[in-house]
Amino acid sequence: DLVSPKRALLSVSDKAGLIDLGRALAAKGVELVSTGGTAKALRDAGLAVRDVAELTGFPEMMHGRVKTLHPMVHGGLLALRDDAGHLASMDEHGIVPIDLLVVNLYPFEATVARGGDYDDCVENIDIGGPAMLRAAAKNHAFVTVITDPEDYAPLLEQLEQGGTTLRFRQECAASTYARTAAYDAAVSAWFAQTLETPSPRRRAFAGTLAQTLRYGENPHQSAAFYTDGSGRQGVATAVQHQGKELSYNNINDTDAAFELVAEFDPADSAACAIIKHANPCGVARGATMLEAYKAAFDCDRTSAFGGIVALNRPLDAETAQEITGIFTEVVIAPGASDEAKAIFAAKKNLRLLTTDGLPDARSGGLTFRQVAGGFLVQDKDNGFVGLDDLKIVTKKAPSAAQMEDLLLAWKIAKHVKSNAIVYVKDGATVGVGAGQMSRVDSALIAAKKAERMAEALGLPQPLTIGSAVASDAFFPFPDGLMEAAAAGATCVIQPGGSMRDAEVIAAADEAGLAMVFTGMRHFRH
Ligand code: 93A
Repeated sequence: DLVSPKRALLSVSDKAGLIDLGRALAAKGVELVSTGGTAKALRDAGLAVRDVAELTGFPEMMHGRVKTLHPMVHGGLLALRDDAGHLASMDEHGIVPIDLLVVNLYPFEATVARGGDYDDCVENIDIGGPAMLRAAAKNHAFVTVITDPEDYAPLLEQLEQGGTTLRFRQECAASTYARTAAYDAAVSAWFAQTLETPSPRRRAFAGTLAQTLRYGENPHQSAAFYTDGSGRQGVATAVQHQGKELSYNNINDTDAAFELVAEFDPADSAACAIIKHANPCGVARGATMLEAYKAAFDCDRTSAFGGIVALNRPLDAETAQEITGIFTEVVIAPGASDEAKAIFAAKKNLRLLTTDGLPDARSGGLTFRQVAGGFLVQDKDNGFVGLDDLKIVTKKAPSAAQMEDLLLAWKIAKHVKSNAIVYVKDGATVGVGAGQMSRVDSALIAAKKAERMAEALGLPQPLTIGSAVASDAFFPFPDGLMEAAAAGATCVIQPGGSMRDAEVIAAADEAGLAMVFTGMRHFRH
């Protein structure tokens, strides 16, 4: 079942590796047929090439929109070489077989990522390329199809062995359909975002393999990282400066950390988040990044060990120095100074990732979750409440300083697994209760951790005394609220909307708390 190609059609946007491939094929006596730009590149390198226009008898037209969409091309790709009828059709119409197809597509995803305008993006939707790729992949019994320059070397190895094996052609076909599916998914995602009301019904989702991971959440699970072509700033676009490869859990946690700090406008203040198991164990704002990091670290020094640190401003030297004080897995920031990089260089196991900017916390998009037999798709939680959205429901109103802490606690609660209870004081978390099945337990655990931290830091009392507390969903009963009050919280932010709101408000009044309702819930599971 070895196929040794006689004729290859090359049509590539990414010209990397093209000349070497063309040379190697020509040396094996393969006839090269190409579209405009690809043919020119090959010719410029001194290779003999036939224009696809010569094959089709039609010039490339409409600014290249129609160049390979022709039976001479598609017949040559799709004809079954062992079917008398197909062979007769080829004969009748002068169709010649094409047994090797090398195509990579117009850079649609890159055009979106660099902020190309509407017309630019539309023009970069490749039509002829995917059509050829899908045709050749269908006819993998006879045709070899290559779409990734990374596969040029394996192809040449196969040809060295006398031709491509069926297994190789099947693998190439599988990669090809993954590529065309991801390509169309990127187009539909772009449309969904471009239209004013993005709807999960109007888009497909698929990704492009970016990295094969050593393993998944656990060592017995294999795993990979796919990018969605959106170009959204974050772990997918980050440059890694040092340290070993990111693991599945690292990527997950780094994403959680960076999305959290992206909630804080770097023009207002420095902000730092430390993440463990996808939950923050410390988040703080500060006049400087060092101040923010130290305050975040002091929330829960125990959990911060081996954590992931995200910053909303570039990493500076003094913060870098402070971070090296304990073992940290990953640091991600929108940039890093040379001095900071030099300090990290001594820490071989620490990974430093930098991006060109923060992800837009208010942008739309979808999130996915796999369930047995399907996917759950929803809008990303980009909900936001400001001062004007808050309703004071208690006799006591929060002071301006308390309001700031309440809004900070609320922002953070959105990034904590439900049930989420977050205590904040003076711009920093002082207790985080995450992922409990009961809200009371989340309140209790956060307070308990604050007590332990106070002991460790030698403080006279836990930092929850006099704190602001946020709850990601309403208190169904007064009990959770009372636990927070017992921990020393003096003001509360929560969605409201419980059947027993009146009871909960009365309890807050009795305890002398100030409470505000957001009217918005931030479940995160
Ligand atoms: O505009 S297209 O959708 N129409 C076509 O008929 C067609 N055929 C190949 N784009 C088409 N292509 C694409 O052109 C290929 O997928 C490849 O990305 C690109 C190569 O063009 P050139 O050889 O002119 O650089």
